[in-house]
Amino acid sequence: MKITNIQNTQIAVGDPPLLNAAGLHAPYALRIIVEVITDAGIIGLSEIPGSEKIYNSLEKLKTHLIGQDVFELNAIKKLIQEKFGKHEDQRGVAPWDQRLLVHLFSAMEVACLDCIGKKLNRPVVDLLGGRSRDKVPFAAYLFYKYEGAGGELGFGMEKNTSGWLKARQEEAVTPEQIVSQAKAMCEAFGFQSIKLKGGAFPPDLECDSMLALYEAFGHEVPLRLDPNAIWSLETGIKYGKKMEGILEYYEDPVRGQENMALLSKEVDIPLATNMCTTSFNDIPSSIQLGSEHIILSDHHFWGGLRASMELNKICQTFGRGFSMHSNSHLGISMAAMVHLGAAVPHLDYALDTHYPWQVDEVIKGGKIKIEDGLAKIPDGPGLGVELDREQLQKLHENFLACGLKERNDEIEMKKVIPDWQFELQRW
Ligand code: GKR
Ligand code: MG
Repeated sequence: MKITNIQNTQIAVGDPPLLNAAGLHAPYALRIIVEVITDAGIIGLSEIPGSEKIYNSLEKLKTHLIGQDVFELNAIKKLIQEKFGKHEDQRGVAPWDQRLLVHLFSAMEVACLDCIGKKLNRPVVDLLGGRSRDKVPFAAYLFYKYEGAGGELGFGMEKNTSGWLKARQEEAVTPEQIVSQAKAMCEAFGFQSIKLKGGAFPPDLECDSMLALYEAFGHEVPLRLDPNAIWSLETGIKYGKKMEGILEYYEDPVRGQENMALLSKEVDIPLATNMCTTSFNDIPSSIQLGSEHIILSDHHFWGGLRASMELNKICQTFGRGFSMHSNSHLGISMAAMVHLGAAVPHLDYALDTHYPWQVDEVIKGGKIKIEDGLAKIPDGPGLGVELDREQLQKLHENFLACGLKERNDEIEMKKVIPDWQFELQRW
């Protein structure tokens, strides 16, 4: 089944003003929807984080990939490596990954697997070795937020709503507000685990929020805090000690494998990462140092679904837990995450997802449901989702109108606090 064309569409998806160590979410999160068109009349889909750099590279890649067989994933990967392997490929210091190659691998691999699944009339999970579970657990992902430059709270929603819709429109700064955000989100989606995005406010406040969540939810709902590596080792140890016994895991409290390994010797909480061990090249030093207990994969950043399956095996071999990281995303990424989450044999932790924060959707039939904290593998061959072309057009127009070219949370934050600057270590 040969590729005859590739259609890359840049879209801008409404996003509330969520805070993190790098600043503030802009009113729109950028994504790219990739359609791989084949001579069998089958179209495969994928979704990846958007930026001008990634979009331009995808466009350049087109001519090289036309004529390739979607079953020849190794050849496609080699070709991408040859064409873009010399590109300076750094993860960067932001909470999210900025490497080009992994995004390209992931974009093409997921869309090709979607084509293959549609051709064979099998879901993508079957192409990954079949299901290890039918439903995939996700965690509530809480954020601090306030009305600011990142657009209206509850962007794109009707006012005067209740429940989770209302919580999305409210400020969340104090521990009490974080607890009510958690309650609304858990009630709406039945999440059984809770993660708070930290690194936004002084550690005292964030630690108090975790204590308040523990008080409200007790031990049955595992809790996680993720300051995105903005705390010093001393701070990470000090607050880690206060949260011993209440956290399921402590995600990237400090920057780099060495600091994570040092912290791990002092604090009795499992450590998780999507910042210090982020590629296969990082695995040997991770194992040598013992920098984390749990690796958070992300098929957009590890180079696809099959690469994430390989990582899963490595985690199992070396006694590491495995779960998944997320960024603001829509239903095509969600479907891919669910297929992967259903396939991985080794999974002890609910996956992250920003999905409840996004109101927009690009697949037919509305958003993939999360019930009792679980998402079912979408029905149908391939990823099991279909593109809603009207929505795609609308979100593309958002992109053209909004003027954003890449994610930059610092710029958004400066609109609220002009002298605010990203710092590698703030507290
Ligand atoms: O969306 O603000 C955010 C998060 O901070 C995201 O960018 C991170 O990549 O969710 C992520 C994480 O777990 O570090
Ligand atoms: Mg993280």
